Amino acid sequence: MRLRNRSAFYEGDRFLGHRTDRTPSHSGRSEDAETARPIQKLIDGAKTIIVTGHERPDGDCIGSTVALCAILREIGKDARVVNADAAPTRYQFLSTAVPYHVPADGEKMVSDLTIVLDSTDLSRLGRVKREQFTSENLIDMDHHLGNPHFGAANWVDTKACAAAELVWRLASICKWPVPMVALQGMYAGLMTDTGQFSYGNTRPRTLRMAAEMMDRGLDFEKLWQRIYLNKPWGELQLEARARASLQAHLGGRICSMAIRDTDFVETKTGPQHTEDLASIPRSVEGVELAIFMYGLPGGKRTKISFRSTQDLDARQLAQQFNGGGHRQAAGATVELPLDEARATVIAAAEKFLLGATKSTH
Ligand SMILES: [Mn+2]
Repeated sequence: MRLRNRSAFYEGDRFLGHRTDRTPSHSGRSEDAETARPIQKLIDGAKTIIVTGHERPDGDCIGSTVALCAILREIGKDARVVNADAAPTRYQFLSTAVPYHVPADGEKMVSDLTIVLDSTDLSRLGRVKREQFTSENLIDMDHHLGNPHFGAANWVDTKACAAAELVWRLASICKWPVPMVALQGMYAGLMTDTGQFSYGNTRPRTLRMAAEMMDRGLDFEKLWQRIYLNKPWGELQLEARARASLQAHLGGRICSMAIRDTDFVETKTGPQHTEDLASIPRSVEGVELAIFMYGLPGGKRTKISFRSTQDLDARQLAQQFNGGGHRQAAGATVELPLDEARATVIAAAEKFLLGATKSTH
């Protein structure tokens, strides 16, 4: 074994792990080993493993599940990814690299072990229910606030920028080989959940991981192009409609944007094409809280996402609508048509913002 660069061990081309001991900001190593142990034990004892994540998967969900699945297959496990929904087109170069299965309602999924990534709780799996998994044990690996540790083994780190980070740290601790598609998946998870390494959840450790992936030969520019420069025409038409719907509230401190379920139909798009849109209302000068919402198919329910600046806890607001998430990015689904939902949510947001402002003075 030799030291090839300052942050990792290799044996030949085989990545063996981080030299986390020499960098203070990366000091979680001994703690990681302890957290990883019961997870590794369950994985060691399983032959068939299902890796799953939340419905309407985003870049981190696809990236982390595909990466972990590819790594598990590399170490000889019969692993596959299961998700309530297909991967959005821009992530299909990842999902097609491993067995990726969208189960029918009620379909039994047979495995020795199930690993749930990037999901606050099991309701995030959408129409895929616990009873459908035949495995006795679940492993819970997540970075969302409020995760109740629902697994037989749990790795919940709300300081991790992405679920993909936890997969990387697990692979490092377990000294598992990381194939290229897993590197691509993990990098995609880091890049998308940190807003291309710009949100506050981007930490020195995040950039060290990304640097490590570049060291290993990851073509990060090609990956970025595949994910961000690969939009179908309909997605830009949808974006134009979304921008046309922008409204300011509370003297510009709140900005909202809304897409109708019929907008999806008319632009031949779907909710999977909205991942980048939530950042639009937040980009407006003076906005403290950005609200993006869209009508779900059928027009009776509305998906809401909140984006806040540093000092406002968007998750608290999302919880008023039985939602959850992070401080700066949270969401909920409400059982109201779009127009009613918009009025209700904006009224609550105005009240919330005024209350939050008062309490800090
Ligand atoms: Mn995530």
